[in-house]
Amino acid sequence: MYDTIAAISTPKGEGGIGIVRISGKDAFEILEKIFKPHSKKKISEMKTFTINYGILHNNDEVIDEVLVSILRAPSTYTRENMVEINCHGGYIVTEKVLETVLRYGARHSEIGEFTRRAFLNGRIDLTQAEAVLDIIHGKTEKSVSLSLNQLRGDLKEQIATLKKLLLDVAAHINVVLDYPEEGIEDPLPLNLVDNLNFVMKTTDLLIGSYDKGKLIKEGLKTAIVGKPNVGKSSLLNSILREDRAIVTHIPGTTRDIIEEVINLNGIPLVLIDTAGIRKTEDLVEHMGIEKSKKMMKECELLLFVIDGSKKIDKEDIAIHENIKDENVIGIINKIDIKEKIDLTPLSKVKNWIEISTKENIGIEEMEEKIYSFIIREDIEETSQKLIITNIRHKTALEKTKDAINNIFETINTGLPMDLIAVDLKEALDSLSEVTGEISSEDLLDHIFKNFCVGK
Ligand SMILES: Nc1nc2c(ncn2[C@@H]2O[C@H](COP(=O)(O)OP(=O)(O)OP(=O)(O)O)[C@@H](O)[C@H]2O)c(=O)[nH]1
Ligand SMILES: [Mg+2]
Repeated sequence: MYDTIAAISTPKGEGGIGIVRISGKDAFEILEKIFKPHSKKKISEMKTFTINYGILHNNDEVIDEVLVSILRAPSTYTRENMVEINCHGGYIVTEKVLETVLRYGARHSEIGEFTRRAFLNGRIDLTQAEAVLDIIHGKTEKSVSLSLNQLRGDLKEQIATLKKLLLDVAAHINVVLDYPEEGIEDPLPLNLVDNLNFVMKTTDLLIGSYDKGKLIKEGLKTAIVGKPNVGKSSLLNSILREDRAIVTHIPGTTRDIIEEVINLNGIPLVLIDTAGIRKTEDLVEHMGIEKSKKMMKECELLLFVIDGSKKIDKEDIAIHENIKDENVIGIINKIDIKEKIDLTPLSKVKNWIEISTKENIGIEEMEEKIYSFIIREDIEETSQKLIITNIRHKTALEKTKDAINNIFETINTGLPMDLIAVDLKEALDSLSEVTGEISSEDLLDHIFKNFCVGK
């Protein structure tokens, strides 16, 4: 049993309604003291999952006219008794409602404490708690739909299946180790080897799904680079379909980094417009160029823009030399005043797209090409299967995989059986880390600090 916590669960600001949430053993006692229901019922007479109209007060002072939801343990978000007070939205009223609740004995909750209780009280596992956070922070429908699968318990169930298979193996090993006199020859019968193979294959698939999961969840940091005046800012504006960045005919217009997120068929693309790179004496422009170069290193995708109305020059070639890896798409802009240009000096770039931001030619085709470039395979097809999106899960599953690998090695080289027992425990423990059956306070603090108050 934990103490009673309360917080405002709706965003700060003016709105139609604000919600103050209470959870814990004294939730109803506190409510009894500050709520006068229109029905004149006692709180204890109110049924669970009912909404009750009345006045919230502090002795003689009326705080607000409210609707109160009564949620009785254990079928609640935290598995504790809970109360949700729907009051008028707005800074003052919601704050006053909360203040009153705190005055009568609740403690202000910490960030993410409601969800933390849901976890500690065993209603959800850690993967589901993390899914709640991902849903709140979700940038696209696709990423939210992955998180919803996780919240539903898909990953939790998968891990439970794997653990069950490993426990069968462990049971057998224990018998062999405990009763050597039985003289069990075969260290592992075939069906148990199958168990190990299945765990191996599944962890491998899950680990392999992470890159895709991360892409859907976090998107791709994409820098638009090129020499001055080629149309980088115009390109950003075209994709955003608004005049976000300043565009002029003067080379060196963009001085600072401009960052915007767009939704490219469900992938959040973090687009970064940069200062055109060239040699300059201008201090401010120089600083902008340094940032551009840094972005070229940091970003996961580069859109390298050149001016299609002019021949390639030393400045284009200098930028081209700084391109490190494969993740670059070449954009030939200004094809409305097209010149025949020879792309041979820019041989690192394998994919070229022709556009005109001025005449709005090729923009949608460009977006499609960027999408297929970053997806590389059909994401629609795989989105049905289980995809992990969390580095913590990936790291733990890698430990599982290593442990299973060790077991196979022990079997193949005829090493003593007790080694298998050690690795089996490691495999089981790392699976328990994913779901949070094994977790430290530090880890929980780390996960829940990213939540909002009142969630
Ligand atoms: N003809 C033509 N002109 C364009 C096109 N796209 C951009 N421009 C012009 O090119 C000039 C430079 O455009 P910007 O978008 O400011 O170029 P930039 O690469 O951001 O330049 P810096 O910020 O200085 O590095 C402006 O005068 C634009 O109107 C195009 O497709 N066709
Ligand atoms: Mg610019």
